[in-house]
Amino acid sequence: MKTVYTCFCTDVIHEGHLNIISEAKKLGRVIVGCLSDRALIRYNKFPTVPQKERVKLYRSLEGVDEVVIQNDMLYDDVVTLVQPDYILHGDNWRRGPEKAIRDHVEQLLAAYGGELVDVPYTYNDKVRKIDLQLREKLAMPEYRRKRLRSLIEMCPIVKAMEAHSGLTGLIVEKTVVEHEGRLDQFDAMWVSSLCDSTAKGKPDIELVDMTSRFRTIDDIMEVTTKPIIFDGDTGGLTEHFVYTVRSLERMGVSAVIIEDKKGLKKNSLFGTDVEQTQATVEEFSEKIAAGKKAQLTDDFMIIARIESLILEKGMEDALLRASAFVKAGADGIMIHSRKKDPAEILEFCDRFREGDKTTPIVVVPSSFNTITEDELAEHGVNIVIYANQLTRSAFPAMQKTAEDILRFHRAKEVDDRLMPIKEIITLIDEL
Ligand code: SPV
Ligand code: MG
Repeated sequence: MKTVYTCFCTDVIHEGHLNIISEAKKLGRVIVGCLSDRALIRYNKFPTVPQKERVKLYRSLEGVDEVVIQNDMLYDDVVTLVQPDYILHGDNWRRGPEKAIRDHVEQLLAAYGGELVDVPYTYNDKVRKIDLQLREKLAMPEYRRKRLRSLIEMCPIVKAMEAHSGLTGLIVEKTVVEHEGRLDQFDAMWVSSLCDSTAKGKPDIELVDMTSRFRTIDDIMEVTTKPIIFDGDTGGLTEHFVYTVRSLERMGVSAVIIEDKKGLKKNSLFGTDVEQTQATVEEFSEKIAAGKKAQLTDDFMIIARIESLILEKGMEDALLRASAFVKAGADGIMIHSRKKDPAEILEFCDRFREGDKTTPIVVVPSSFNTITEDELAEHGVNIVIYANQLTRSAFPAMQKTAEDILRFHRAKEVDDRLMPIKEIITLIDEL
């Protein structure tokens, strides 16, 4: 009897999957692989059903003889284990980033004479509706909110990218790249005060009020499913911060990061070039504790951001604050620096981790941008935030387009470097 293998990464079985199973059954004994949660989140949307339950679901299907876990998006281990005569997959993976995975499967099979079978991909109104329903579930506040904590558990390092509008949210949501045969995508979104303010043509000094910032979150939430980390600036007055916490929680935001400054806040990248005042340990601890007291769910996170390195108050001050803020209830620590060299950030992480193995560490490598995600993870960092790169790439491109149209008195000269309208339209989902 021949062995047939197919890998599923779905939460819901629809006619497309049943078709694959029935095609597989014609060829032999059917083994279904359940792509592990850790592998799946690099490849596809976050699962709405945990791995254990997906295994149960696949086992219950008529025609399935065995279910195994596939721990990697590449098929090497599973092919060694199963040695299938055939591997079946929907033919949608002949295109796009997934093609690299298919090419690799072809190579693995060729090595011992196995065969790859592309089954015509099923996509109709019913399947589309199931897709939309799953997406809707992922976007619901109670599901979205807790996903950041799950990601911290699952990922060596959670990758968050800045979003300040529906469109930038969609870019963070949908960008999947293939690199060296593997697929990757961002895990979460950062609603930056700098980029949110800049998009509104305003300075980053807590001038854009919370109602407006919430409106930005709502615009992003309407079209995305990934978890959101909100840049809460200083958090404002403690008496106001408690309301902010409740609103963010209700909306389904996963975390707020507040920085230990008071008075007129300026952007940290100005450092000591402008006047900025750090709150005392007691003042800021009180704000954190009040926020934690106001919080109603166990999912939401209040992350304390330490500005000691930015304001040149020294490493000891930063470390002292970190442990005080964790004691006050902070669910994570963000340490910031505007040095090009990551040395002080790494020293902080190493020394913080000596006494605290679990509290998540967040970093924003805008200035120290040579450091890689792997290196940060090795030093105990749990979340990396790319805080402003989308805004900084779009702004000069738009400015140049405006200048060139003025220069040439027509749009032809700029058109070659613009995205075709058709492509823009495909980014936007229609119901
Ligand atoms: C932001 O993105 O608004 C931040 C990070 O707070 S930084 O601009 O580096 O201060
Ligand atoms: Mg900010």
